[in-house]
Amino acid sequence: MDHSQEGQELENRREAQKSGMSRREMVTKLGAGALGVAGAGYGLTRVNGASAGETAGAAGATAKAGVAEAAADSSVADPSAFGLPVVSRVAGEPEGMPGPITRRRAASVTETLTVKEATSQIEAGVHFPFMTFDGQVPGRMLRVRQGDEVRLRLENPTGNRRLHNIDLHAVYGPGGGAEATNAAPSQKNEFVFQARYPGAFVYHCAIPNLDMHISSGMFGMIVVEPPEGLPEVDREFYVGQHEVYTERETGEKGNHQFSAERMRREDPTYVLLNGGKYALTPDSHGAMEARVGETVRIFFANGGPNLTSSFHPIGNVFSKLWREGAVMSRPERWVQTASVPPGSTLVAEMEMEVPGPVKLVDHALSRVSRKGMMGVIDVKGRENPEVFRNSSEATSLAE
Ligand SMILES: [Cu+2]
Repeated sequence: MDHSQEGQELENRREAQKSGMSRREMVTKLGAGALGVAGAGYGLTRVNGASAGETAGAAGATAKAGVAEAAADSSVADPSAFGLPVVSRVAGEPEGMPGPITRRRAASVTETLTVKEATSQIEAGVHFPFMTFDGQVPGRMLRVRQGDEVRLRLENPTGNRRLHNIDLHAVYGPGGGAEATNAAPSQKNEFVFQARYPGAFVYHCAIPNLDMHISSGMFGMIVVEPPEGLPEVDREFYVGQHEVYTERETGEKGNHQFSAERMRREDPTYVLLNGGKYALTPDSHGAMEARVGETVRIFFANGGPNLTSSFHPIGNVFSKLWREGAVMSRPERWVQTASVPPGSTLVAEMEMEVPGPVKLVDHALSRVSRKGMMGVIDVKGRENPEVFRNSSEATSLAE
């Protein structure tokens, strides 16, 4: 067993204990190794050439050596060193969500979300072990109608290392479904809920280390449409902000391990839109695209786990805004910057009056210029000089 596996088993054990699993359940779900029985586990692994179990007194020192070695490992720029599949992209496709609900009646629907643990790049050369719903950040948007009976299934495939579950803020019931969906690697679990109230809601993993799981990518949005649906628009985008806490500095190349210490201080290395630095811009996976004259709806989720977003469209304004995704409220009009707390959402419309980029940012701007939090909507179409025109080039004041 290598170090990462060993640390993982310890953590799974802690998570399982905190999530209230019995000893029998733990053995069933995680194997005997999870409890350190049959000699598997902690004390007997060779660390830096010595067995940690050789003397009791050596255990503490060896554990420290193990931490040092893990840190040294993280300087190796080989992303496969995390022991997870390496994928080229976790950034969710901002138009890759279901369209508006057209059904006139409530229905029974089944939604399956699959947890994927995988290493990907936050920016070029910066590798991070993500945990995701369906391989994307934010997790796949679920879209149902008020009154629907939803069978929500969570799959945790073989090859993943951690326990996971899902808490949906659209659910009346214990933990929003968390305990009901606890799933160890190689397991699936499910529950049924009725979507009683409309709105746009965050969902997230809620295993006891939930801040770590969310900051590793495990959050997304479920939209419960009212029976009459949402106002008609020309185009919709779905994006999500969250923070990543690592043991290295922002932009430092190499493998970035999660840092519990920085998370405790709420001092993120990165603040991201769709899981990558400037992921939805021409410099990375490409900008979103819209046309002059269109009304565009933004579904925005703030996974957090800790920071409130001051969400703002540079070069535009939210012409209608439903704070916290409360779509049954009267929309606020002409809002420049909206506070979106962690674990909440925003639904807003923008009018695309002129061509050019609209930048979606957190107006706590150090998160934009230093930590990666920006996406771009590239608006194409005819100039509209009545609304905006460049009337001169820059010239010298002396002229
Ligand atoms: Cu999880």
